[in-house]
Amino acid sequence: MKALKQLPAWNVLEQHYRAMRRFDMRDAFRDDPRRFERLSLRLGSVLLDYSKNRITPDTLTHLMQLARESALESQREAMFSGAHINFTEQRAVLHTALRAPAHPPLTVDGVEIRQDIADALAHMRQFVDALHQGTWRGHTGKPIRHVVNIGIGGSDLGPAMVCDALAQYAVDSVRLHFVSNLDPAHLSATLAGLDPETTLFIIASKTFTTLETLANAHSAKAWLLSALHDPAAVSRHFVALSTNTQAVRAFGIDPANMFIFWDWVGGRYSLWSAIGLSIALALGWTHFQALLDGAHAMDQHFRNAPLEANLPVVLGMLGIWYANFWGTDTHGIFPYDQRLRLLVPFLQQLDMESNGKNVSHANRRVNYNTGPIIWGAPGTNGQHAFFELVHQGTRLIPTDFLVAAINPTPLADQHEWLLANCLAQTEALLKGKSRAVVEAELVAQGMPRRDARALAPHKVFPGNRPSNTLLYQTLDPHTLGMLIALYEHKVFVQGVIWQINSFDQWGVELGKQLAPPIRHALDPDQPAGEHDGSTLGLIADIRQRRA
Ligand code: G6Q
Repeated sequence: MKALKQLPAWNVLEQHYRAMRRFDMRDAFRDDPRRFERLSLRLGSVLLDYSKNRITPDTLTHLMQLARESALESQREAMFSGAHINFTEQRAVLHTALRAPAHPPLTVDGVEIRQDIADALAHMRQFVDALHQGTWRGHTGKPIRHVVNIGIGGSDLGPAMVCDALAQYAVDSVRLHFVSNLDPAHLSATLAGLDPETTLFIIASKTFTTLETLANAHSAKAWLLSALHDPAAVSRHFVALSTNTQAVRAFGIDPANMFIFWDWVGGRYSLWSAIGLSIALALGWTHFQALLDGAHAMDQHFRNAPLEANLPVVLGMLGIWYANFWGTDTHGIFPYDQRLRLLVPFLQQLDMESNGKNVSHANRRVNYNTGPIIWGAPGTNGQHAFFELVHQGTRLIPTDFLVAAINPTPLADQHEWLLANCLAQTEALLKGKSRAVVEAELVAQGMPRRDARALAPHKVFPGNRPSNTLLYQTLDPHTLGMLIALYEHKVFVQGVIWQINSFDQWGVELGKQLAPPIRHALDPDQPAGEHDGSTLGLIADIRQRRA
């Protein structure tokens, strides 16, 4: 494979970009009344409108040519069929298998995995049913009412987001809580008001070596035992989600109460595995299954649809167009759906931990930008906070707006206004407002022309700013599964184009290595050790404050 910038389509796109610099979407909509139909795609209840982008049909042709020259189609097949595409860790990447039907068989590294997946799901389901039906009880015989998921990163963000987004589907009998932060404030605040006799802890950790999770797990165990005074209570109040049986046993959890998954499930892609136990407990098995089915529908589409008609491919290639040709650094995500308030933190991990890389599969530093900075917040809150910069700032910011056509909890006409605001923002970004119009408005309001002329530039909206809109019927488990898988595959597409490994995360290691000696140095009886001047200064200051 040639380096990205040596692919013929890259050169074509560079020339095309030069021709497109003055492109104005407003003209394109005027010249082509069918632009919306041409530049939108549907899958199930999801509509992707990408017509409000700085693109022509030629742009798409060139982008898809780049995708083909990057071997996207064969890479996609390599992922689905279990090749070791995580090439720095020599692992398959098979979160898609977790949500696929049990047939046909799929062999990974000589092992047929479909049956293992079915067995793991059956184990989870058995537990969920037992807990909901009250046959799994706490040590003192009381039914479990509160479940605390202790995990961090990929073992927290996905399940926490899904449980929050689909809260309206939650069963009545148990309430889910999520604790991730090492800061004792997180666990303490969660445990306040919980009754040890009716609380179950899920220790969610693929490796079962993560500092934060083990620290919180030990504190939770101490909290439980200080109330129940019997080590045997642990077996009724702690279960583990992990790949590391030995460490689970060492912590004191019976491996019979451990729900397994495998090294081919990446942390940030793991909500579909045993890591989703909290989701199934919160929503019930049927809804968890619907989430998996929605993701599988998106997988099928991604695997089989032609590139031009493929939602994740189109979203991914649009991101390439902006990041690599227009030089954008960030990508805004604006769900006009309060239930998706945790989507942005989830996508920040999914996208930035996957594609925040600078070395290609040729083991060389890349000479182009890779993953963008993902940011955003739910609408309409963002409109009253940072949208100024999106409309009038100096930077070009590609954006995704997500909104449901139907809200299951309508209050008066609030959902109509929410929808109207979502559409109004993308329209405003597109249309803008010219100086002449602003000036005329000010004069019509009675402002002297001279003053109007001075004020007008401040009130101009340049417009011609891009957005994608993802419109769905309503946020049910199936739709959410589709949306999450859509973004997973978009990230995959971009990783292939950038020739990086989207499935490792070495960038989180250095801080982990440096923390233990600093932890040591905070002890006033120990030498401060070898650190830079700033770190030494901070250590000294902390020691002094605590002396
Ligand atoms: C995700 C990352 C990371 C991981 C956490 C928790 O892709 O690998 O966020 O999920 O560090 O790891 P454990 O599940 O092993 O505790």
